[in-house]
Amino acid sequence: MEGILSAKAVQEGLQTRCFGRPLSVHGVVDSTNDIARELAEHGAPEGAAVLAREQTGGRGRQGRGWVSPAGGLWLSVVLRPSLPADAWPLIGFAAGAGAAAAVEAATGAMILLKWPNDLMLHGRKVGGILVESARDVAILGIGINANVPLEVLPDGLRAEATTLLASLGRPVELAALARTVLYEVEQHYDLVHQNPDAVLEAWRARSFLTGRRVIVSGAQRIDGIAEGIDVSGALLVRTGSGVQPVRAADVSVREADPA
Ligand code: BT5
Repeated sequence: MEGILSAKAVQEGLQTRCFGRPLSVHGVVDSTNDIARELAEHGAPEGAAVLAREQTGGRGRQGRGWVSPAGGLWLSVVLRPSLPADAWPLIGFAAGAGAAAAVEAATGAMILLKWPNDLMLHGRKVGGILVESARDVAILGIGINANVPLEVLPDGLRAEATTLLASLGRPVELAALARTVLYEVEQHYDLVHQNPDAVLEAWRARSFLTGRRVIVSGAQRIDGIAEGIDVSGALLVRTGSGVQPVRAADVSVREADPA
């Protein structure tokens, strides 16, 4: 039963305010974020969600791809945030913290968050978050390598990525995982409106990089010790010349250093 996903199975016992209502479940799609955006353009309410069995054009951030074979949890949710502009970046952090809490609750696997929002299991990426916004709508995309055999991932990814199936040695019940993700992510998203500090605290408690020596590559190369995130969600890196906030960049851990 673990591989079977239906809206009915996910919605049974769903305790959310609005996440997953309505919920549409698809077979093979380009990207669930595209479907959710179309729904939003046609007036779908906050919380409307889309799940797909497989994506052929799954996206990451900044034009990167997201490998999305059958067995994964590929989910998008329509959001209509009533937030000041400077609070919108917190949506991604809330989603990361919520998705991590959900995977942990559903499987017992301990999930950390690598800035900005990679879900990490045993030091490898097991999921990711993509928030795409336009005017007053945000489309929240969540991808989790649930029942994906490791061999299905391309060679280039296998060293850095993992899947719940590979790590736990057994499949997870996808509908239950989807239900828990919808619940936990909604809880954390609601906190962005009510208590943004609590979102940052929940995220910091799972920070994968804090205390590690990192290399930041972007407009500028920075080598230093990660210190966590500030109120805007920027990664703070301590270097010889002080603490630098990092906003958009790729960060890697310096392998030679003890964690
Ligand atoms: C992300 O981007 O991690 C966001 C992923 C969001 C995927 C969801 S699935 C539902 C919704 N619909 C979509 O089309 N997308 C969302 P980013 O931080 O940019 O990471 C992308 C990088 O992760 C790639 O360049 C690869 O290195 C790596 N990657 C790709 N597929 C992966 C996978 N299945 N597991 C682990 N790593 C992967």
